[in-house]
Amino acid sequence: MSILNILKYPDSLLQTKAKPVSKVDEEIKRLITDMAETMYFAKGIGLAATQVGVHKRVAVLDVPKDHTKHEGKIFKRGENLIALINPEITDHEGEIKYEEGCLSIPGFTADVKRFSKVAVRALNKDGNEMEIHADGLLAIALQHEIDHLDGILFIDRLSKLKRDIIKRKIKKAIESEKKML
Ligand code: GNR
Ligand code: NI
Repeated sequence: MSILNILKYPDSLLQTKAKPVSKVDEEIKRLITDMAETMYFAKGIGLAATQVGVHKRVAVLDVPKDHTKHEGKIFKRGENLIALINPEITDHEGEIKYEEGCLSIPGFTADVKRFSKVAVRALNKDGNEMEIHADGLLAIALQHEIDHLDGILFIDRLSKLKRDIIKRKIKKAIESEKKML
């Protein structure tokens, strides 16, 4: 097991479109294990291979269920772990705006418009086909991770005005970080 380095915006590798996985072999299983460990270490709810510089269509997610609905039971990491290989949105409905963050753009969030429900078809880590029907935060996170595999960040989904404003803020933050060193 290893913790991988997460690429940060404006690293241009984050704009790479990932290639489909042709065979779910030991290398892909190892990648999934390392990505899950990295996601938990970074306290994220999802991670795409693109974010660790591997341009293969692989993502992991662990979206906590609303534990107010599960009284007395606290969310344990690993319980909702999903690994997706070659994920595709096969159906969608509705619209939702949600304040998104990203491990590749730490410290910044913005309201992003997404489908409120999605059906996603993918292979699991055993190479078997599966379909997930999701709403709520899981639906949002699935779309966010599939975007990464297409080289798209949440800031790319904002209006030009909002995107320019957030990009300027990120640039400023990076510059002041550099001065601190
Ligand atoms: O940890 C994450 N939280 C999150 C919150 C709202 C919408 C999307 C996300 S995904 C993000 C982890 C990440 O950057 N995955 O690519
Ligand atoms: Ni992200």
